[in-house]
Amino acid sequence: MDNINDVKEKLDQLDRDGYLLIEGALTPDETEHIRQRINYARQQGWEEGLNAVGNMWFDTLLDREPETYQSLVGHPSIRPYLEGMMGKQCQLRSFRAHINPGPYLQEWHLDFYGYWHEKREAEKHRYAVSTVSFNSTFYFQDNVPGSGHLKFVKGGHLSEPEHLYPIDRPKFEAWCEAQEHDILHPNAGDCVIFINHMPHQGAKERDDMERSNVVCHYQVTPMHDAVSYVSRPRGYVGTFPFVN
Ligand SMILES: O=C(O)CCC(=O)C(=O)O
Repeated sequence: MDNINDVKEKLDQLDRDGYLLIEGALTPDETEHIRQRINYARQQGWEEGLNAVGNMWFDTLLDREPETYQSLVGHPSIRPYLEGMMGKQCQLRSFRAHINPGPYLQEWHLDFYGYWHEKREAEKHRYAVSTVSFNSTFYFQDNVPGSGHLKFVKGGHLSEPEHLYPIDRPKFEAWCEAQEHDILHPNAGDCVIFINHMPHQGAKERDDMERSNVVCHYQVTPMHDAVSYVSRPRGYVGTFPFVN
């Protein structure tokens, strides 16, 4: 595992680059166990679907097998960074596993497509705050050069990409393709933490590579469970009166 006494330097690096590669975030035993459970999920047919770019996704694994997957949520190897970034306002938004069974070239995308829009909206209202969201993506195979990678638009978290609102997908993809890139080759057990409004694209470079990952999305939610308050919150779902 990386030295986690360097949280401040790592977060400075995240601010600058938009991502952090945490090598050896999982032990070999954890990695192998979860790799096998993801494959088991596929054998059981638990996937939600397989999309056109070769990504099969699973949204129910945390609920089906918490004994396997819960440990990835705020995993000790990345917790200091998550806490350093968000403190108690860190909220798990979603938990999704992926398998890439065949050829795989992901579309260029942001996970938080609305980031720049929400930021502008918040600026129109005196007390509104805009939020930010992060991925922690755990890899279960070696994505060495020649096998697979994760590519970012270099500095893509710092300024608004073109052709986003409304999205013009061919132009947006061409714009992403034309930018400078940072390319990561995460190995089995590594975790990539990144600011998820950064345009990114995962890929296999070798179609027959086994490839899977688990993505935890975290978002900054200013009101958390432990704030001191005179009344109790009524819950979360359905409690946003101005959401259509
Ligand atoms: O397949 C990959 O490496 C990309 C994963 C991804 O899109 C994500 O972590 O949000």
